[in-house]
Amino acid sequence: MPTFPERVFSGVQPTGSLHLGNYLGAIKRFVALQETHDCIYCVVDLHAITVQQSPVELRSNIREVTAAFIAAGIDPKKHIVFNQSQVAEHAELAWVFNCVARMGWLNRMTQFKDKAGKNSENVSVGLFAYPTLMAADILVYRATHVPVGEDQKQHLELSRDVAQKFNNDFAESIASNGFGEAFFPLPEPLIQGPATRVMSLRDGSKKMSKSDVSDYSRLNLSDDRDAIAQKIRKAKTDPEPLPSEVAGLAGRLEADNLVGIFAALTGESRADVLKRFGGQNFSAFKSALADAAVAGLEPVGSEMKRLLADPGHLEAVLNDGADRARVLAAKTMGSVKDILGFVR
Ligand code: AQP
Repeated sequence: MPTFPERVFSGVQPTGSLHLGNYLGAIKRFVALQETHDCIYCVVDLHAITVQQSPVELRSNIREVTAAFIAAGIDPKKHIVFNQSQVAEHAELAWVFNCVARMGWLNRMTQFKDKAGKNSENVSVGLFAYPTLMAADILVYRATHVPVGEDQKQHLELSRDVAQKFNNDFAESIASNGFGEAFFPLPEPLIQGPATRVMSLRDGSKKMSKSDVSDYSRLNLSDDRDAIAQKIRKAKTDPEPLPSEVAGLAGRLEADNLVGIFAALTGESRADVLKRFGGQNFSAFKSALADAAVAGLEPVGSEMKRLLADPGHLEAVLNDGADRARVLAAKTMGSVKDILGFVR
C-alpha cells in the first residue's frame, strides 16, 4: 500500500443538542489534532435526514454544530469547517460506493439494527446506506485519519473495506490513469482518549445520545450551571460507596461511567479519582463532578451562545469552508470518473 499525505476528516450530525459524549469523544479530539494535521470537519446534514427532521430545527442544529466546533477551539481559517450538503461530491461518490459495497457488509452494521429496531421494513433506504455515505465523506478528501467515538468503529471498518475493494476492482485503471497501486488510502480510526464511549446518565448500559428521549440522560453543551448540577444530582448510581480501586468498578456500570467522565474532564486517571473518592458515598463525588462538568462545559456553552447570536457569521464560515472543500472533492471525483470510465 503506498503512503498518502496525512489528512484528518470527521463529521457530526446536526440531529439535536450536542452532548458531553460528542464533546469528549469527538470534538475535543478534533481540536487537539489541529496542531499536527490538516483537518476537515463537517456538519453532516445528509446523514441527519436518514431519519425525518423538522426543516426549521435542522437549520438551527446546523448552526449549533458549527458554533460548537468554533467555540471548542477549531480554527475555521486554518482548517476547513463546512456543511456536507453544500458539497455535492459527497452524494455523488456515495452512489459509486453503493455500487462497490456489498449488501452483506451493510446487513452486518449494528447501528442500523439498533436504530431500525423491529421497524426495519419501514425505515429509509438512506439509514441502511448511511455507512457508504460516511465512506464517501472521508474518501472524497482521501483522508487518512478519522477521529470518532467507539460507536463509529464498525462504520470505519466498512470505509476501509470500500476503499480496498475500489482499489482492487479498478487496479488496472487506477494504474493506467497514473495513480500507481492504490487510489484511496485505507482510513484509520482514531478512537482515543479517556472518553471514547460516554454512557447515559440514566442507564449505564446505553450510550449518551442526542436522540434519547430523556434530557436527563445527557449533559448538553448548551446546559447552564444549574441544569448540569441537577442532572448530575439525579444521575443513576447504586447503593454501594465508591470503590478505592478501578477493579472495583467492574459490573457497576453507572459508577464506572461517572468516574470515567470525571477523569476525562479533569485529566486525572480513574485510579487517582478513586484514590480521592474511594470509600465515600456518591454525594460528595457528585458535587465535585458537577463542578468539573461546569468548568469543562460552561465556557464552550457560553461561547456557543455568543456565536449563535450572529447566524450570518456562522453561515459565512460554512460557505467559505464549502468553497475550499469543493475544490478538493471535485478533484477526487474527477479522478474517480476517469478511473470508472465515465465520459466527462
Ligand atoms: N456517547 C458517546 N461517547 C463518545 N463519543 C460519542 N459520539 C457520539 N456519542 C458518543 C461521537 O460523537 C461524534 C458525532 O456523533 P454523531 O452526531 O455524528 O452521531 P452519533 O454517534 O449517532 O451520536 P448521537 O449523539 O448518538 O446522535 P443520535 O442520537 O442522533 O444518533 C462521533 O464521532 C461519535 O462517535
